[in-house]
Amino acid sequence: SVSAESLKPSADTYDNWSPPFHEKTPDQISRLKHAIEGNFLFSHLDDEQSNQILGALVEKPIPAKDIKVISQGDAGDYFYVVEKGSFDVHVNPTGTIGPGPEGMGSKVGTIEAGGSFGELALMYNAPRAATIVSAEGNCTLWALDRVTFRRILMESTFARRRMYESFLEEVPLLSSLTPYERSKIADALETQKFAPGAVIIKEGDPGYSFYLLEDGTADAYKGDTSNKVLQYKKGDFFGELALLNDAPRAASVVATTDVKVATLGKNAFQRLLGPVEGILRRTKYQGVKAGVEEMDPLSRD
Ligand code: 1OR
Repeated sequence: SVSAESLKPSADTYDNWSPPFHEKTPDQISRLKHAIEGNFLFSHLDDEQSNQILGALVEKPIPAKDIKVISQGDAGDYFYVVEKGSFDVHVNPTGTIGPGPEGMGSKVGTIEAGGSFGELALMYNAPRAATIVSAEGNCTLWALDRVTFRRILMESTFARRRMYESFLEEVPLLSSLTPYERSKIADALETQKFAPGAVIIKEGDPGYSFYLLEDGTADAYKGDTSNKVLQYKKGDFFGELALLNDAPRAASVVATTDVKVATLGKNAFQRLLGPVEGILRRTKYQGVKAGVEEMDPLSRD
């Protein structure tokens, strides 16, 4: 189980630790930079942290298909970023790794180039939650040791995941997702703040983001501010229609208090909210203009 204690980096902040530095060729550096470019886990590091991570990563070629990189149940040693190729995720519900391919359990997903895996055991001091096997030949991984992962990535990037996980657990839209799926959303969220009266979304604009209301309240209007169509409270979502339908914003959303929203960009929305697309599409807006009582988008079907 996950205790608050196990989330703390083990050594204090004021010791003499410095991350390992593995010399790299210019070619390796440019491939590595490309591999982590689109990965949210690396987007919140400052320059010093980025350089430390780039220095600490070690290239790990995976020459053939079906090579087991992580075995479910093992202790965690490295976190991996995929530069080239793809890797299958297998989960054996009993957690016992038997002989032969059945022992790996069923395939639950695939991690492509630009993705990463192996963070859970390092974050939570837990056994590996899944088995990871190369899905093709000639793959390239970059490995980050446990201590550097905890000292740098957990201090920055994964602090955000922890902060958002408890909020996302309370969001009704996301309740059918697995904790792992919610953690991927947490990694991709960006916080934005708005003062009372500020326009968060303007009707007619193109849509680039999806919003979860993290704090405060907001109103949706169609036409002008006298035509209030919905009220939002903590845990509600908005901004999904333009992204689902590739259409202009269908309403304006205005903060009615100090507001904090967590936003997902369009790509992350499509990639991470696929499992709840049905719920998003079933959210009906017809006929709500009249009745302010019925305004929780999640309670309608
Ligand atoms: P780890 O350190 O536990 C295995 O080592 C890694 O597989 C794990 O970190 C994750 O990075 C990665 N459930 C658990 N771990 C997963 C999953 C997963 N997918 C990838 N990993 N699920 C698959 C969701 C599509 C949930 C299965 C019930």
